Amino acid sequence: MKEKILKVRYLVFILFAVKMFVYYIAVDIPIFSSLSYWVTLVFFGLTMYLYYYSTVRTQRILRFIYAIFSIVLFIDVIYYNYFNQLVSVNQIWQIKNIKGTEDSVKSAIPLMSVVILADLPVLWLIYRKFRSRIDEDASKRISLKKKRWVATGLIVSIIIIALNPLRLASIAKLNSTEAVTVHVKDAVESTLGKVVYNLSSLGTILQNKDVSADVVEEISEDVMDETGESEDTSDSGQARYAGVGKGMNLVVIQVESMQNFVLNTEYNGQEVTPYLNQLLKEDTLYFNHYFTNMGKGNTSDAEFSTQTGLYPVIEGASYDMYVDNSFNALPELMAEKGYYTSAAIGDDKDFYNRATVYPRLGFDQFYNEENLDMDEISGLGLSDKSLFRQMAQNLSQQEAPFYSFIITLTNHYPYVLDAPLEATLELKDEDKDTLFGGYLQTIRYTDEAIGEFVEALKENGLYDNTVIVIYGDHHGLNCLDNENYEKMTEFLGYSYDYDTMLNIPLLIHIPGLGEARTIETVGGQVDFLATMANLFDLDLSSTVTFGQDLLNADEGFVATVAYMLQGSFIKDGVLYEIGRDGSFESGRALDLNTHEPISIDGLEEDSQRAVTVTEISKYILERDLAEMSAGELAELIDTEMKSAETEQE
Ligand code: GP9
Ligand code: MN
Repeated sequence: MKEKILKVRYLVFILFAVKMFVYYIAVDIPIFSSLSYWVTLVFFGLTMYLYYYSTVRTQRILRFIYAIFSIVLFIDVIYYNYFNQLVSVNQIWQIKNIKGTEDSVKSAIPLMSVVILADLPVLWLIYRKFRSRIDEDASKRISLKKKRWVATGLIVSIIIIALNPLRLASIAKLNSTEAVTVHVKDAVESTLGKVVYNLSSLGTILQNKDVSADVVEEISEDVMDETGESEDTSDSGQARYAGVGKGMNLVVIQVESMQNFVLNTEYNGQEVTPYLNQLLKEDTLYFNHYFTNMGKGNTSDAEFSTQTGLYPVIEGASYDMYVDNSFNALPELMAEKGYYTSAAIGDDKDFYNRATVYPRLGFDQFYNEENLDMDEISGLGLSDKSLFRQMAQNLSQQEAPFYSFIITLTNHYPYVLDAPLEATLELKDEDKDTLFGGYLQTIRYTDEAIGEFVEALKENGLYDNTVIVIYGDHHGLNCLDNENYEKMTEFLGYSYDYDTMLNIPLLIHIPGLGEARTIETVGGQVDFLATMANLFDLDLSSTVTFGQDLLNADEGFVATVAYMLQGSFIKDGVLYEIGRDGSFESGRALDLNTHEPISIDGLEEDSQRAVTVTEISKYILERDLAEMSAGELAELIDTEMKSAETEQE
């Protein structure tokens, strides 16, 4: 019997080793080149040792912890498969927002995640069979003292790795990938961390992230240059397109899941977006290197960044986290110019907290499920065609000038058009019943809906005096999904990667402009506010923004918040993704034009820049400072850096 117990112990250990092996493969951490896997095994071995000599009560607690740990790993794998990130405590609290993504999650449950839970029933059977023997056998043959040493050693080392008080690079690396400590660290950070964060100076935060003071200084100079200074950014001294929208209405359409690749392309002999392609030919400024910089809040973060010019955060949806903050967001700035403002989405008004957030951003009116006629439903809510029909009508009755922000919904995962909506794009047989095929069909539907909307504006006389801006909130086809990857790679003719996935279009259509231009400068949603400020002559003198006016920018740069970890960015010609362990060296770069991998040499400063802007943005949000002037922000950065220097001495 005793031997059997011994064998069973090996079996338990092997099961764990296999489980962790699968886990590390599933979350893309190379087990042989990183210590994480082995450290996790050592942790487990020590815990088994403790388990064996523990009291029945402690054993019960350890079993419970193990079950929870396994469930966390399970969620990790599913989450990683969809978001390229491990799950954090904050996200667990945001389950209420999962409506939009639940199908996405379901479809993402990969086989591997099931393997992660497979050892639990086996362990349960083993426990049932040997329970009485083990209980007896755990006859406490080692001294209480020894046991305490091992236990204390184990707990202390987990905490030390998780918190890394000496900030050793090797531990930081281990820490960001090791399965136990990554979650301990997250749990500590999202509870205690908030307190510590709020007590730290910006300088200390940036120093802890190993950002060099020079990079920070440059950014503070840039902030001074950009905010509200668009008048003298062009060569001639006069900003291009300055004030061309002045007095005109503004309609901004945020299109659900619209990626840039759908424009100007043919599928199976048909244009995917015939209407938008037409629009591109006349009076339109088209940004073909525009990217999403959303954080954890998906659609809502795309909205947030667009309206505020700030970077969202990865910890949660800004619409939840910073709902009590003050902003000088686009609606408010337009209102200062005498505009009447409204937002519209054919969904529940409280989804993403919109009913609370919109008035705070300055929207006078909010059209949603309650005051729209929900006469045609598809997927998550009102069909785009019906929404646009109603909005064309509503706008014709609104006081002018107006700013209207319309968010579409039909082109949402899982890309199915519910009757009576009709698909007009003919799919190839092999693409029927695939996400790729469905996506092209629903984007075609939305393209038609936008077309009908613009026609309606022409009919009701609003068109000539309305600037129409169209952009995508985020990707629709996740490149981490095998089928998407294969279909898209075949369709594009090059490897489908983040450079294409995160690329969303931005179209600024100005009737009477007399010009159609494609602008190649890299930009992100964070640049939207400054760009509109130039067009509509808005006053940004008390608005912090991390974006720039893309119509006058010489160089483009956007840091990404979700999918690629902090320190990743896109600039003209290049996408850089920082390593999964957070180190610059293990990162990779892609050429935006050839889509081929290129050397990361010379990109480190930009990576630090990405860390700095997203970190300063978070700091502004955490402390509710978004209503500062550029000068005040630059001064704040300066003093905070200096105080961190003196703290260090
Ligand atoms: C819900 C919609 C969906 O109103 O905006 O959001 P998503 O799932 O794309 O974040
Ligand atoms: Mn969305």
